Amino acid sequence: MVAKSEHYDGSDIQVLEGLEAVRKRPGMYIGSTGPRGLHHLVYEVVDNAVDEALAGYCDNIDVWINQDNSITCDDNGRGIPIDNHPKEKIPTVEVVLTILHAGGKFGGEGYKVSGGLHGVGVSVVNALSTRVEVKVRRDGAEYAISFEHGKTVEKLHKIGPAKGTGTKVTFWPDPEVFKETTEYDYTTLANRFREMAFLNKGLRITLHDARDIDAEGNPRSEVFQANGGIVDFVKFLNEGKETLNKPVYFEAEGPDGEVEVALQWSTSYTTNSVMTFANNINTHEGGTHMDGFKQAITRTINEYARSKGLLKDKDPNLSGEDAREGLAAIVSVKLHDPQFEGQTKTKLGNTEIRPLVQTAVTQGLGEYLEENPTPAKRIVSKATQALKAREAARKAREMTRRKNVLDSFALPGKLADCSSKDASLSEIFIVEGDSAGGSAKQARDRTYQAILPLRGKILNVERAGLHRSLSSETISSLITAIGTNVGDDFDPEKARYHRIIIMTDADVDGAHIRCLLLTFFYRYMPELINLGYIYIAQPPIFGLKKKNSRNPKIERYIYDEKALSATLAEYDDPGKFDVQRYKGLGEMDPEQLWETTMEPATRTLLQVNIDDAVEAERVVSELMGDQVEPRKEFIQKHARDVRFLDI
Ligand code: 28F
Repeated sequence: MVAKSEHYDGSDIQVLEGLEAVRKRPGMYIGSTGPRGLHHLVYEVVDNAVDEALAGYCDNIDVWINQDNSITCDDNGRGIPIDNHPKEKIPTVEVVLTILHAGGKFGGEGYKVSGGLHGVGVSVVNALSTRVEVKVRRDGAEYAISFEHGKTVEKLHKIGPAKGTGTKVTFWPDPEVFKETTEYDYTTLANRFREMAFLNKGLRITLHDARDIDAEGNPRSEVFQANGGIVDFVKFLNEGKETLNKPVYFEAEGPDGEVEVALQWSTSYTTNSVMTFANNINTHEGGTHMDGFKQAITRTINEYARSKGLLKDKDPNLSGEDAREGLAAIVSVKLHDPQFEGQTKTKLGNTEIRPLVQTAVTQGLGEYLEENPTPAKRIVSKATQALKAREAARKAREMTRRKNVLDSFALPGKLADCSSKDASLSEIFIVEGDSAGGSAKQARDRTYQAILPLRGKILNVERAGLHRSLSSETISSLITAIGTNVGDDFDPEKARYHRIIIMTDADVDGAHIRCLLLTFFYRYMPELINLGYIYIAQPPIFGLKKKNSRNPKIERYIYDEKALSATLAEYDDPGKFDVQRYKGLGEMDPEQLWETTMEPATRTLLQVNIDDAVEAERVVSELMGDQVEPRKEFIQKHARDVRFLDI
């Protein structure tokens, strides 16, 4: 047993104060103490190993989800230094693990993965874990040091010889901090590691799950490695789609940083499969690199089209939407001092990076189009078709607008609006059909609750493209009611409600409508998802009431199948109860619908978030796109997870 340090000197006080700050307000450091914050701990540790790869010293990282939901991460880098830190007089590894923001490995020359919510340092992981064990392999020996609640409990000591070098960190998230759950989600981690592998060409990351053992006793494991880097990433995004060109790749370097771009068009209609990263962080909210990229794409395609006579002088310019229809692209920038802004700190603010990206894309794409006239013509004709569809849709809208010129900006007839004009207090329920619409209109509190009944299935925008979608009355009424418009005219400030609640029936049709609506929001209003405006209502699926009782009142409402059996077991004489299955919202009377699903005090709403844009992109394309094969594979792969219990 290694002696505990009795005396407290300067660095001890600093350690205690830092850790105290983290434990008091963990949300400040990891965003939340829910599942996202829990997974953030893993990203903090792995980011340090990836930094070591960025610096050129590590090419292999193993991550274990252990049986007890602790996490072990092991890299083959140089190993955190163990010499005494000049200022703190304790081993550098102890400084990195216990002093806030001490992980700043590289001052000027290198790129740290971190920034924004990222890069708070592994000391935050330490503060929010009941225990952390670190093993360092360096100079032919292996050393160990361990911590509890962020405090050193076992000083650094040699445990024996070591082959190779590297750092291994195991941590146990503190259930006192992560009260909601300390259970890791395999897919969440797998998706992030897949992304990291794409963004760091050649780096191998292997994820092992000791909780999932196969018949031969082997733990589930998956290797993520992309020798083609972001070209592989674009191929992954376009898997199963008909593509118009081989992926185009180019890179550039400037005094402020580096940029890498890969892009590939397909026949699909999506225009938001452009993913941007800064120092490996997914900049969901875009920023200066995205702006430079978009402008360069639009200008380059227009210039090329005109130079080849594919766009006549009298033709209007292709819009950004036209040029990006069907485009999947990765824009990855690395910069020394990233400035992250926006709602979720995932918008890049550095203005100096914009011209670097703009020039690189103009040059890179321009050369590609000149040197590859056949795919170039396909790409341009895709864009000109989009332009024509847009023109046609505009004319169609003009026609309808002229027809009822008075209410051209009126809200859709089906909308039962709320009286409040304060969007932050207002909510809109999107319901299926007029019967549900009817009871929702009676049930609601009309001061702040609006109802928009949809007539049956909505168009699958994944296959229809923006302009054909706009000609669908349901879609255009949805857009008008929400008020933000779409595409280049989208403005979240114009949202008329800050809660947009999808309230469809708890049956297969309802699930399909919900999927179509989520596809619509993901494709045309993703920022509303990032802002947390999109919700899914949770109506009850069963009602329990006493057999032939005079009182028709429901004893208990049940919201999912699992809870049914548990509740029936609780009422030890189910024979005395009738179980009523609600097939549609219309079957509940307004009071029941209000009390169970719409009243803020008693309802449960699921907030929709794009936790992993890559995953969302793939699922939406695979499930809703026009390629049958990937959908069949997806359904076969996930069929066991889907349970529509149809009594
Ligand atoms: C499983 C998680 O954390 N790997 C890490 C290194 C390597 C160095 C380092 C880390 C130097 C002065 C701070 C080694 N040799 N995996 C990891 N690998 N940190 S974290 O240095 C820490 C900085 O203060 C390292 C030479 N330079 C840097």
